Amino acid sequence: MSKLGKILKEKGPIRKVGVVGMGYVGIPSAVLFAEKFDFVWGFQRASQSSGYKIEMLNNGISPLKGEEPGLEDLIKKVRSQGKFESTSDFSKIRDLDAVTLAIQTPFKDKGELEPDFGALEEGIRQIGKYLKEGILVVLESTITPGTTKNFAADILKEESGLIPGEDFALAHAPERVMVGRLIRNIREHDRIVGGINMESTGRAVELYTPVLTIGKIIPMDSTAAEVTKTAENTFRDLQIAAINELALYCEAMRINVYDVRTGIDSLKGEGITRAILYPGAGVGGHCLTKDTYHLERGVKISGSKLDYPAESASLYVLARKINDFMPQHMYNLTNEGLTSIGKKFNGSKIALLGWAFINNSDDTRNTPSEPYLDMVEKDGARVTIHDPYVSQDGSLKISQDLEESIKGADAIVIFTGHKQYLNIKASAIKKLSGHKHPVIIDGRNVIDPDAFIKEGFVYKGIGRGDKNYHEICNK
Ligand code: SAJ
Repeated sequence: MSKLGKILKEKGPIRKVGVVGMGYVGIPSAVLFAEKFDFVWGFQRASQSSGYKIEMLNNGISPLKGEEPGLEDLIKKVRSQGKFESTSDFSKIRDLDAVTLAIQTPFKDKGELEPDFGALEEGIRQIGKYLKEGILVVLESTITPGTTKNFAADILKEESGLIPGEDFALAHAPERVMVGRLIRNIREHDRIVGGINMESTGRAVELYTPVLTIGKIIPMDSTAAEVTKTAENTFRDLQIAAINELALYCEAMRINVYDVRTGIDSLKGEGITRAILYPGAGVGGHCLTKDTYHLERGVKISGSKLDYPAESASLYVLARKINDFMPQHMYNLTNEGLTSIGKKFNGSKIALLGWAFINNSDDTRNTPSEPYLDMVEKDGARVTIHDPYVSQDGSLKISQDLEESIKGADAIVIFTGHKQYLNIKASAIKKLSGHKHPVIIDGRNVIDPDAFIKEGFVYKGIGRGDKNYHEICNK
């Protein structure tokens, strides 16, 4: 039996767990562990921006906004059972059997594929400082392939003097949560668990198995786990880029992309799949906008030669560029609409509907609405932003009053498919805008083009080549 095998055997089953990073991933992760193990510490830096979460959690309140079914009840439950506590005292790590880390890994410069590992490194150093023999360390953050067994292992060894894979276990178990379904996703999604060696993988399987309900454990090597996570998002981004490109083609060919989508989607049968998704005003969020670049960087720093068609850019990076073009396309559609009624951005008022990056959520990270806002404001447009779930983002004022936002608007531009926008009435919107021919740009296929065209609107919709060149009705 290996040295680590003996140490873990002596230590016995996992009882006390720590989670570093009380965010969208760490909080549900911690309370689900608390349900199954004896005690869980939820570690959170007492920083200006996030320190407040410690007190909220210890008062049984979720600091996360948006609808998260089951989360707050679970926080209250494990708090009342004395099985969970949040703290900024990282020294408590030394008494634990396992500690996981869920800290965001954004990119500071996508062009150079440079991730900002600052917060992640600080978290790993904190763990290393208090690391003891036999503890299992698991990185849940989305990271560049190779990070666990190189970057993280080196820091932990430097801080603790312990040998990864011999004195302590080290693994990667990527989170696969989506805002709005955090608890359900952790319990039900299959869990990829990748150790730097067999003993590490085995110990991590022990940690995650009790939390899963219908999900299964899928064990593998830590680098394979890092590639699985980044590639599963890269593939989704690629699928979205594929339908976005098809939407642009359909606009040029004056056909309705949704007819084509229905047609393609009808192809069924053994082994036949067409994962055809939905075109839209862009791709936001904290997953798809960066995981492609983690994967690209992983290959780049892997040190081995990549055999790839000469002079060809990565298909995956091209997909990112197509998705990041969509806010520019929304700008172009708005410009065409305004020009057709003799208006320019300069001096026009635009009602921008939807600031969250995803429907019926308050999550605004990397929202595609932002590059659009920058472009139209640079051209002199006055913009009111509306979002039913978001009241502000940094210094931006975001209204929850839809009527107020639309008053006097020359153009109404739908960026997010919030349910509140599904049944906006053409006659009411026109009255509010106060213009004979307001422009309406549908970035999420939420309105009926004919209803608005009949009311005298200038309609433009993503993928709606069958409607975008319509005659303006003089109603
Ligand atoms: N989007 C489209 N068209 C689509 C789907 C999405 O334009 O057909 C846009 C959305 O508007 C949004 C962005 O892409 O701006 C991302 O949407 P998303 O549904 O992928 O949501 P995310 O970013 O929260 O992705 C998460 C990921 N989950 C994890 O990382 C654990 C992703 O892997 C999941 O596939 C996705 O949720 C999901 O399917 O729920």
